[in-house]
Amino acid sequence: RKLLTALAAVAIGASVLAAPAQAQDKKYTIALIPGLTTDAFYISMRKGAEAAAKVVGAELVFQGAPDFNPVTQTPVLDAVIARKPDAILIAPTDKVQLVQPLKKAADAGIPVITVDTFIGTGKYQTGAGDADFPLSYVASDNILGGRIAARALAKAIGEKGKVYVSNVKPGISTTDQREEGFKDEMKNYPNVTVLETQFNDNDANKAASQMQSVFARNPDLAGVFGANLFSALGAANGVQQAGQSGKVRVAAFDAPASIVDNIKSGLVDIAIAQHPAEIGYFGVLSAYAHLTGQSIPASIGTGFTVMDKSNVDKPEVAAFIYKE
Ligand code: T6T
Repeated sequence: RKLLTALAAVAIGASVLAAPAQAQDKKYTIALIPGLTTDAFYISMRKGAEAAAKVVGAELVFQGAPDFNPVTQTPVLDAVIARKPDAILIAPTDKVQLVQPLKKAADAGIPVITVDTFIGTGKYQTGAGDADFPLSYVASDNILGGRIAARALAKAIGEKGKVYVSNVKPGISTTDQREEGFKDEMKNYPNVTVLETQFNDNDANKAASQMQSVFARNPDLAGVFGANLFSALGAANGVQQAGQSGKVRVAAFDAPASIVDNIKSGLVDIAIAQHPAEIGYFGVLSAYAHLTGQSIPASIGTGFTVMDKSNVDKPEVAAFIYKE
């Protein structure tokens, strides 16, 4: 009889213990809205987000626009809000233009976390301004990334000569900060001249033809910093088309397989690989933590892996090549 009583007590204990777990068994739906859908950076982010969703038993909805543009991203956001997900993770395509559309989500009671890019100043939950309402910002340190690019490019060109930044368009938090960090760091190299930035609208072909015009005007051009995947790809192609491979040096932000091929061929000197899967993973975990009553940090920083010819074949480095 004693044994039976003991077993019953254990069983009761177990069911008491199981009760809170059952209460948390609600299946949350977490939406991830990328900057654009067909970008290896966001495809890798999605994989990390899906991995985390699996761990916490949430459903991940991935819905985005075909180009990196607030005009096409806003209706996607509106459609996602109408589906009433439990949380929204988004890479806003403009610091200012996405504020009001995202406010609609917050006003509808949907927690917002921004991943990769931010709105406003990126300082959230401060009680200041009209764009501090997202709960958290999960991203690379883009100013630091720009500094790393400047140091690497300065080294590649022997710390002297003309360089320029190939960038997307003003108003994007990430690429603005990369340019800022790059230019600030280049102040440490008095013999390096930074020419006017060329904006390519996230179009690699445009970036390639801009590279050729900059080179035509500056035949002594020494280097170029491609501030995101498409800028870097275009700049590298432009260097190749101008027959300047290995002469005009290239520092690339982002690490799709094509840029890694360019590193191997000597067209690109370094690539600063972000950790997009980590951004997606911790974005989802943060959303889940918030939904289940935990407090979360207002900002989570993920790291970089700097790739060059000497290390890109090592498995621990190659692991950060973006997935397509
Ligand atoms: O560089 C990434 C991302 O960090 C940036 O915000 C936009 O461009 C990329 O998606 C690369 O194409």
